[in-house]
Amino acid sequence: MRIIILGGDGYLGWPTAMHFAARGCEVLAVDNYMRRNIARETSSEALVEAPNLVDRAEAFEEITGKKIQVEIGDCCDYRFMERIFRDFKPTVCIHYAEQPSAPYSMKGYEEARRTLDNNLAVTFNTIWAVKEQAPDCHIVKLGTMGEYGTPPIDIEEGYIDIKHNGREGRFLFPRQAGSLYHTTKVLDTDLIWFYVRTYGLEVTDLMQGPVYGLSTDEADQDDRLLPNFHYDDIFGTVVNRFLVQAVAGIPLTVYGKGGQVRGYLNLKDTLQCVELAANNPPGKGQLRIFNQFTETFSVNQLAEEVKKAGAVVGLKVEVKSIPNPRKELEEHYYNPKHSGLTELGLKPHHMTTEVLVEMLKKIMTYKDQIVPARVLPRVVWNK
Ligand code: USQ
Repeated sequence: MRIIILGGDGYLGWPTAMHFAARGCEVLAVDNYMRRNIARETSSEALVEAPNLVDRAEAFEEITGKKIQVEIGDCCDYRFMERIFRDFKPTVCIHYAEQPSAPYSMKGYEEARRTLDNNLAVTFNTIWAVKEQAPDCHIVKLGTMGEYGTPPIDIEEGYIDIKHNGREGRFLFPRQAGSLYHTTKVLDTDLIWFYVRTYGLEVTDLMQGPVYGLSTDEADQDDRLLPNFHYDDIFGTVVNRFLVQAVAGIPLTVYGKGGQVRGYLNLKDTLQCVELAANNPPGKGQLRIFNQFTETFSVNQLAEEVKKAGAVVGLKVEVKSIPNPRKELEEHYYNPKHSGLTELGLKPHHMTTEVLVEMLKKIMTYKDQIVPARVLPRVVWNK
């Protein structure tokens, strides 16, 4: 496979680039450092400072002997996209190049505008670059479980059959996102669905839940290869945040009642899922949608799991509910289907105490670098 990874410097993009390169694929990682810039602007830098993408790729080659090509550029610039798709001729395009933070997208007008402009422009340019320069390329797009929100009915995998006034049809499952960021992913799906129907593109859209973890086969070889591990309120996902809070002695920040349920997955399983998707294209003119997570937890359950793991390494972990900065249901029904990737062969890495303990041990080696001011929520949905 010749794989182009848009957003190749990100929390998921960099481990994905290493994963495919280690397995003998030709990989081109593309990034414009948007996340690094936002992290600097909002004082939300990752726990471990990562080398820039060029240096990361060099370190990876030195350690593994495998190559990752790099292009630094903006996927919102169509001329740039045209050139890299024409020259690289990808057979698979993994599209992660989006502003991924819900809190950032809710900070104010400029942040909302930047999220909307970037996310839709990159999806639009990806569609056109594939159509014009690499028409047989399979697009693997990262969506989010947050597109569906928390509806009071079971969540299907992408589509729902609806009977209405004696007739029936198949439609995209209704979407009702809880942040502007999540809403841009809904708009992405609509854009892609339109162009799949019109131009016969081949797309897999992965509705992924919050990811946790900092270990992958490749990253474990050298700390220069670690993923960007965020614990701040902007980019940090809840499990990663709770583990850092446990190490720093900060009470775990449960938002509101803590009954919010989401579908979670280990970073290692993101890599498995993306590989399974890439290896099993859906066929021309198809938009295939998978719900990408392995197990569901409420925030309260996560806090308990982290507390239990903390006790194993001698940490006395406190849990404290704080006012919810978001607008979301804190107690709700949640039953999303997720059999598609399992049927393709996904073997989940579950969130065991052992897995959390290993993460805690790694974070403890970087304890001095934790900045407590980055932990409490700094963005409120509706001030
Ligand atoms: N939460 C807390 N305390 C915290 C942080 C979060 O209670 O300190 C709660 C949130 O209110 C939410 C849940 O934990 O109910 C998950 O929050 P999160 O920050 O881990 O996840 P979210 O903001 O939804 O976004 C993350 C990624 C995003 C991805 C999404 C998948 O940043 O890129 O799309 O997970 S999903 O949540 O399924 O939409």
